[in-house]
Amino acid sequence: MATTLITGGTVVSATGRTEADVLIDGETIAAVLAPGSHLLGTDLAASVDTVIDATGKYVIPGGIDAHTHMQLPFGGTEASDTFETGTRAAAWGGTTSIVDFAVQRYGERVQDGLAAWHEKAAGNCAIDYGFHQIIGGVDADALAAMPGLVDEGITSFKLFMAYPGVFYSDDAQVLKAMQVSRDTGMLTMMHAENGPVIDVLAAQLVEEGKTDPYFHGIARAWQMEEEATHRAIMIANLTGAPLYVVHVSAKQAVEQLAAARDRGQNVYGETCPQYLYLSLEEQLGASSDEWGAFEGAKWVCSTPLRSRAEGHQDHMWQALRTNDLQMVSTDHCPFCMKDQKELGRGDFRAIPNGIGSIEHRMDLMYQGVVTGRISLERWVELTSTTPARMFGMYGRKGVIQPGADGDIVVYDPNGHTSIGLGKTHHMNMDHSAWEGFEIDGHVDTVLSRGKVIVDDGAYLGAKGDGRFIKRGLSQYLV
Ligand code: DUC
Ligand code: ZN
Ligand code: ZN
Repeated sequence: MATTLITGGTVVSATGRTEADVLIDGETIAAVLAPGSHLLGTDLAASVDTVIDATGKYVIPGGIDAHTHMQLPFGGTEASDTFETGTRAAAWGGTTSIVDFAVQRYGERVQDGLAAWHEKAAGNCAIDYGFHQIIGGVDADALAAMPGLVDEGITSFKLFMAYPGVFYSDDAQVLKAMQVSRDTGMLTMMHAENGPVIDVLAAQLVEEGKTDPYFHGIARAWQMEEEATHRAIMIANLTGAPLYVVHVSAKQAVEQLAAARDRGQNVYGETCPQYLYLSLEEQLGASSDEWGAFEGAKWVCSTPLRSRAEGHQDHMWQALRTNDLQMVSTDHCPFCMKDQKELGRGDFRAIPNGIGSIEHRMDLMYQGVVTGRISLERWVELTSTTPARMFGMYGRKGVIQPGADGDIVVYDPNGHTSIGLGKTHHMNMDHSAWEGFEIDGHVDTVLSRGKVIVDDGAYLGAKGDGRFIKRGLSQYLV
């Protein structure tokens, strides 16, 4: 089995940083050693197959993006990244594991939804992958099938309080699913927006002729995110289910989570790079020769971008620092402008919801270190260690220690990454929501289970390198 030594770097974990060499034997980390160590009299650097010089660089556990939607059927089309293209783009950006969402809809068997996702992913992924299960139709069969998912390594499920007629669960369905969560230890993941109210507001806006993409965010008012977050928290409180609220974008929703945590409730929240950096005002101001005001469709996602004047973005950064929010995932759900987003020209309700960010999450969050918003250790915690712990992968993933998978990123703090105009990324999209972003840092080398898959601007991996991660229960259960 091939051996690799990463020398001279600063190994960063969620709890500290140290100058150390990392020895990888085959797919697994064998040792973390004092720099230049000899092991049993052997000069390691002279005896391993490969030496990676990380002098002046950070050596971090590979990123884990716990919220992605490859090939998701949505809004009359399908998310444009396949498991092949999306996981390759992830690798380019220093992410070595994803947790995607298998889908079950009304009238479908949960087991069939899961099997369909295995089929899409198997043999196609560049990096390791696990699944959460979307329960889009909570009925007696679905409730009966859910506990069996745990044995399959699917230890979390997502419900939607939004999208009536598509994925929506009413409060009674939420209650029943959360009772399963309580009984099994499966983590309930919640899309917390009041869909029925939002749909009425959206219809009224369209009737008034307010059809541009910007009005997507007006219809999806923060009050309806706060209200749904509160409702989810209270039903979780009643049932005793552990709750994880996905893609939090409103500061008032964070306040609901913080208040519940202060009361001792087992609730968690995730935000995404778009809610830290982008705003409703910028979406309103967006215009191009090609698309006019429809340019704003690039940033249509749910939950929506929020007003910068109202201070949501600053509040998200603060909440990440103070642990009112615990994780950053992308909600990677890319759609091209051509043929996909443009389905909603003239009616924002028909724009497929989603932004593609999987390639940029590690860089964008490192930018928070550069600007002093979060510490270096918190960067690793938010993007790798907590996702591993939250979703039952810790030990193998999320940490550089003997016995862990050799999922490692060598990150150059003195490098630079331009997300330029045109296609400077590897996601299967005809645009980027991040065009023009300049990053003070660079993903130099990426190893997935000991194999170098990205190095110095070259992709060295292969389709099918990635394996299914059979996850355990969350470490955050009490
Ligand atoms: N939000 C999105 O932006 N896209 C897919 C589903 C979702 O909840
Ligand atoms: Zn969602
Ligand atoms: Zn999502």
